[in-house]
Amino acid sequence: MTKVITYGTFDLFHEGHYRLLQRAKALGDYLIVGVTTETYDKARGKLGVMDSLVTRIENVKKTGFADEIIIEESSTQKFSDIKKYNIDIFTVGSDWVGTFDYLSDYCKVVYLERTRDISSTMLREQKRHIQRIGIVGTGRIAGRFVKEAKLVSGVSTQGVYNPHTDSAKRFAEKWDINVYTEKEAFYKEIDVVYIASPHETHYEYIKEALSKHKHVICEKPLVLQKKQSEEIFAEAKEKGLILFEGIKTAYCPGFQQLLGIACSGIIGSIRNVEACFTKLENPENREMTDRVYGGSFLELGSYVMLPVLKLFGTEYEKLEFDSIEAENGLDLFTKVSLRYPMGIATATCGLGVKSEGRLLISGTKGYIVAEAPWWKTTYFEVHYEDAERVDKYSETFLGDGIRYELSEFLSMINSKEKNGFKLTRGESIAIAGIMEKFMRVNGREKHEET
Ligand code: C2G
Repeated sequence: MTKVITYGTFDLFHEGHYRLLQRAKALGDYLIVGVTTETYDKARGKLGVMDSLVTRIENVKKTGFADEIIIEESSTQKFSDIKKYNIDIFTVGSDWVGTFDYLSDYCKVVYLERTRDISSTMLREQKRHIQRIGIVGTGRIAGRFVKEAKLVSGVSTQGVYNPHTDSAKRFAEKWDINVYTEKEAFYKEIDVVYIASPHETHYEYIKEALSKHKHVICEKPLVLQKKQSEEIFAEAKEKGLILFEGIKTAYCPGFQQLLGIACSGIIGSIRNVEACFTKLENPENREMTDRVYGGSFLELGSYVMLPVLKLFGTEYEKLEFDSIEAENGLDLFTKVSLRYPMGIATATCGLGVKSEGRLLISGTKGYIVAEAPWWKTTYFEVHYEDAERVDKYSETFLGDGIRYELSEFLSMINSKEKNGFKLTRGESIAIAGIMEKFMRVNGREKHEET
């Protein structure tokens, strides 16, 4: 008798799960299915699982393919189950290719092709259905997004669109997703759009996606003009759609905790915010060579403006930029100084100058300090006049952090609240306005005209 084992969360049970179990069963005579516990999913960093363990087990049972159902409680269990149940074949979907090769010393490992299209009636029967994501753009960040999306329950990466067909094909092959060269087909098979194309193309893609009635999650900076930002948010609101700017720091639990502590009164009234983020970039890269849309501030400014806007708001009295420029005019290092009625702030970023990369929040009773990489907040300290008293805070930051923003995006789609508090429409609009001002003082518009 050939014994097969497979594992999964099987949340919001769909055709992908059904087909996987059907083919797993066909691999042998006896199929054991391991269903993950909530605790294990949490430990492996899977977010947003909605169905209870009981419901998920029930759904697997209903297929009739499982001869036995067990629960999976830890990452080491696969190995011991193979021994315990005398397993001949371990199988899982091709979205995990390579991950479980280490088990091949103990049994055969088979990766079954993942189901790329999840579209039929099975979804409509669910109260909350899987959001099929269509990706626009094929850069590094888009790849990281696909990886992270696997760890957010309730979404499925359907495919990618890129006008450069070759890049789109390569990307789709690498990530085991569909490739679309025709926009009509693309929009027909997706529910939400993730935009990770070059900055200057965001506005047109967002408008198009909204016109096709799709929710949009877009990489920062969302757009580079205040008017455009206001226009697209108004359009999304009117259509009841979510338009979401992916500044990952805004959604990560550590940064949320830091804001909570900063605003709790523990450091008194906040009077000064200093945020710095530098990342040395290869001079050949687009960020250092695109004379209109490259440079430090367009690349990193969203991160350093975020704590300032979160803590002091969008109504600044004065805003000034100072930059160190490369020969091609692009800013290698930019410092933004802001004055508010209640305090002052500086936001510093650099692609060509290295600095300490710290977030400092000073108040009338103490200060908070988070060292680099505070934009992936895992640790910060609160200091007081009494130098011996230091409060220390830690939080987890999973993977690349994109899963937090995706999970928030998803819960906004599923809830009635369409204006998220972690990054509000007003804050996104303010960032677009600041980007626009920067482009003006940095002479970018002139280049655009030439
Ligand atoms: N699957 C698939 N096609 C999809 C979605 C999922 O073939 N469109 C497969 C997965 O590859 C997995 C199974 O269905 O083999 C269950 O998927 P999930 O519920 O998403 O569970 P997963 O996180 O993949 O758990 O220990 C857990 C396992 O490692 C996998």
